[in-house]
This record gives sequence, structure tokens and C-alpha cells, in this order.
Amino acid sequence: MSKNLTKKILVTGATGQIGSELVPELKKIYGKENVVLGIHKRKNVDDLEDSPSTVIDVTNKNLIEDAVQEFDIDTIYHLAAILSAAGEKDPWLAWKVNIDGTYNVLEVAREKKLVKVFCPSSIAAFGPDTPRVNTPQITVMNPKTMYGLSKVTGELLANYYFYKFNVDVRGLRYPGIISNKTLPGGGTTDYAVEIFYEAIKNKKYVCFLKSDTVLPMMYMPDCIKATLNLMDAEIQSLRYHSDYNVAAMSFSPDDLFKEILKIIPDFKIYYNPDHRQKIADSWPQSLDDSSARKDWGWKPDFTLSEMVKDMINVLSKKITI
Ligand code: AKB
Repeated sequence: MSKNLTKKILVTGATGQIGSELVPELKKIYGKENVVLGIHKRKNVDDLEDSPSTVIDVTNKNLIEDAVQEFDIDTIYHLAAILSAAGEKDPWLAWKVNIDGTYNVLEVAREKKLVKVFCPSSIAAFGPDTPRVNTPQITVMNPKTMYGLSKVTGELLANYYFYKFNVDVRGLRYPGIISNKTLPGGGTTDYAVEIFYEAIKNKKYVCFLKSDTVLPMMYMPDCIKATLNLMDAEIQSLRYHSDYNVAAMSFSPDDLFKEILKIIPDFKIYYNPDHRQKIADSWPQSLDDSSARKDWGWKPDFTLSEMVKDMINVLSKKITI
């Protein structure tokens, strides 16, 4: 169980929102030939050109085993998942992908004696009985969505594999992640990405959450930093494994709107809350991440206003109106 042994990495969900930005960073650190993209369905993605890739359905353990064997993998970043809103539409699929998929990855890690595994959790692991402000590292969970339930199960299972089988598995409770490369899909925090595209393209956005719904969020560069720093941390310093709270910023749609307005003064927002409001209302508003700060030096770089400036700057160049 040593960080120095990571030589060949498999990333499941490699072309998703987080995967598409984590993969280039991993390639910089480990070399492009040493990062294998596990993709569910083949797509035309720039990153596929210079890295090995393989089709992986995480519900099929044989495919994970074959990939580990073929590419001599020693570390897996397991990012493939069905998010909260999509999971409520098809809870059966969410169970299969999130629970069976994580179990399969952990089993392969145990059998093949992998060096390390990253299995992310989410703020969705908490529920309406959880203290919502400054949510502690250890507290009541009781999530009400299938996604949340699968994330708590994943945390518990991963911790079990650590203590029972010595599998070095680590994970973060990701807040809503804001990014400008690949769109998220099927999440409750997706509004915080969509809003930028609509503000730049159409100068108006209809938000599916209420104006005062505060949720924890994080800009992608901080998400990548947190992921890599946790995976790089000395194992002796970790008091937790698959379930670290990490925080960067908390805001409501109205807070975000006001910040965008400073740069796009004719932007308008309208509110039409839908089924995702109930999910958001069951999640924390802010997290206590003092354990992550103490154990492996976590500290975010981006504030709300810095994130908004950067998002608008990058997307304005990318979006042709
Ligand atoms: C979602 O909204 O489902 C995700 C998450 C918070 O895990 N972005």
C-alpha cells in the first residue's frame, strides 16, 4: 500500500464531467501511455487519440478484470456513476451501476492486489436528518435518494475493504462540481453549470431550483486538486478513507445570479422548481471539512467570484453565439 507504486491507471467514466478533466492531469503526472480511459460507449473525444482506451461497463466484473489484466493496471479511479436526478428516474439502473459497479471495482482491486482505488462519494450521502449547516464529518446520514443510498453503501463498502482486505481505497464527498469542459448529466447541482451557457448564449435562464436553495459547490480545478492530493497523501495521516468531507463554497441560485450579473448586466433569471427541489432540500448547505484540512492539507483555491469570472471568461471564448 504505497503511493509510489502507482504506474498504470484505469479511469472508469473517463469521458464524464470529472473524468474528462482528471484524465489530462493524470496523463501529465504518469505519462499518457499509462492512463487507460474506461469508457462506457465509444465517443469521439480528443483525449482518446493519444491514450489507450477500453470499453467498460462497470456492472460487468469480467470487463474490469480484463482491462486490469490487459493493461497491467495497478490503480483505478472509479468515476462511473448515475447521478441523483437520473437515479430517481431509473433507481434500478442507479443501483446496478453505483452499487454493483463499485462492488465489482473493489473486488477486482482485492483479487488483483491493486495499489490504490479512488471511489468518490457525494454530499448526496447525507439526508434530511443530517445537520444542514457545517455538516460534520461523522453524523446521521439517512439519504432519501437511490444515488445517496448508493453513495453511503459505497463509502461503507470501501471502508470495509480497507480494514478487512487492506485495499487502499480513498474517496471524497464531492459537492456540486462546476466545470467548463464537459457538461454534467442527471445531477441536482447541474443548474450551476447550465446557467453559464444560458447567460452567455441567451442572457436568460430558467432555474429548476428555488432562488434561496443553498448547496455546497466546488470549481473543477479544486475538485481535481482534492482528488489528486487525497490519492497522494501518506496513508498514515488518513483518519478516514472513502468518505472525506471537502468544501470550497456554498451559494444559492440567487447568489450565483447576482455574481454573473456583475459581468453580464442584462442577464435575467426565472424560477420554475421541479422534482429536483426535493432532492436539494435533503442535502447539506455547507460542510465541515476540517478533517480533510488537517489530515492531508486540503484548501480550496477558488471563491465564488473567482469561479464565476473564470467560467465566463473560458466559456465566452468557447461558445459562438
Ligand atoms: C448531483 O447533483 O447528483 C451530483 C452530486 C452532488 O453528487 N452533482
